[in-house]
Amino acid sequence: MHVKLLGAPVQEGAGRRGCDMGPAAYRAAGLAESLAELGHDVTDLGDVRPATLKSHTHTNPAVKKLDETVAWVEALTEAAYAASADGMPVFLGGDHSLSAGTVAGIARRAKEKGRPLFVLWLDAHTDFHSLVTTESGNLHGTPVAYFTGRPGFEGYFPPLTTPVDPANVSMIGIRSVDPAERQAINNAGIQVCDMRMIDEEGIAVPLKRFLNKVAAANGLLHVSLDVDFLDPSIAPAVGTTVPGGATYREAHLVMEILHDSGLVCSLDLVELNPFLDERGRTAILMADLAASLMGKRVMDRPTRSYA
Ligand code: HAR
Ligand code: MN
Ligand code: MN
Ligand code: MN
Repeated sequence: MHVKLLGAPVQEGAGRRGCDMGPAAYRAAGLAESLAELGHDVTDLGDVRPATLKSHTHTNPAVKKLDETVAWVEALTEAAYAASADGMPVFLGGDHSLSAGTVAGIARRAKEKGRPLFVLWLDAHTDFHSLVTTESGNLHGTPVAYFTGRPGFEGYFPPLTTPVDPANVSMIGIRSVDPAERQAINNAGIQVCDMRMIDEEGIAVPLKRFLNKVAAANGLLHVSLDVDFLDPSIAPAVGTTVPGGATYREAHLVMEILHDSGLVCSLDLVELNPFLDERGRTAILMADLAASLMGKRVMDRPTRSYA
C-alpha cells in the first residue's frame, strides 16, 4: 500500500492551544518508520497550509476562529481530494475541525470512483453542532454536521459538493453529547454506538455490523480517530478528556478488525495535544493504533471476510 502522510497542524477549532504540534509528535513517534516496517511504501507529504484568510462574522456570537477554520477546511478539502487519487492518505492532526475538510475531499473523490463513502467516527463526542447551535463556539464540535450537509454552514464554510449520507456514518465510543446534538443526530438517523452498547455487546459486534454494511454497498470507508475515543488513563494528551473511554485492548481490536476488512481508504488521527502528553505516550499509542490498522499484528490468523 502507498501510504501518504499529510500533516494538518490545525489548532483553531479546539478550546486550548497545542494541537498544532500534533504532526511533529507523530513524526517524532516514528509513525512513518513503523508503517514502512510493515512493508508499506510511505511518503510524508509534509504539512498542508491554510488557504488565504477571508473575513466572516457569524450571527452566533459564541463562534470562535471562524476565518481560520474556514481557511483550513478549504485547503484540506483540496489536499484530501488530491491525495486520495491513489494510495491511502493519513491525516496527522490537528484538532477535529480538520475532518470537515478531509471528509469533504474524500467524499468528492469517492463519488468520482463511483463508490459510496462511509465514515467511522471513533470519538467521545458526536461533533454534530452547526455554526448556529454550538454553545462553546469551538468548531472542532462541528465537522460531522458539515460533511453530512446539515444546514447552518452556508455562506461560511466552502459549499459542499458531495455530502456524506448520514445513514453511512457510524459513531463508536460516544459518551458526551450536547442536547442540540442529540436531537439533530436522531433526526438525521446517524447510528451511534455509545459506551453502554459497548459494555453490553462488546466493541467488535457493532463494528462488524457496520463493516458488513459497507462491504455490501461496495463502499469506501474513511476512519476518523479522535484521541478522546480512548480512556484518559492511557491517552492523556487531549484537551477534552472524558472518563470511561475505550481501553487499550478495545482500541487495538477495532484497528485489527478494520485492517482485516480491507475497506479503509483513508484515516484522520485527530485531537492529539502534545503539550498535554506524558513522555510522548499518547503520540506513541496513536501511532501504534495506526500501525495496527495498517496490518501490525501479534500472530498471523486467517483473514476474515465481512461481505
Ligand atoms: N460538544 C462540545 C462542544 O461543542 C464538545 C466538543 C468537543 N469536541 C472534540 N472533538 N473534542 O470530539 O463544545
Ligand atoms: Mn472529535
Ligand atoms: Mn472528541
Ligand atoms: Mn498495535
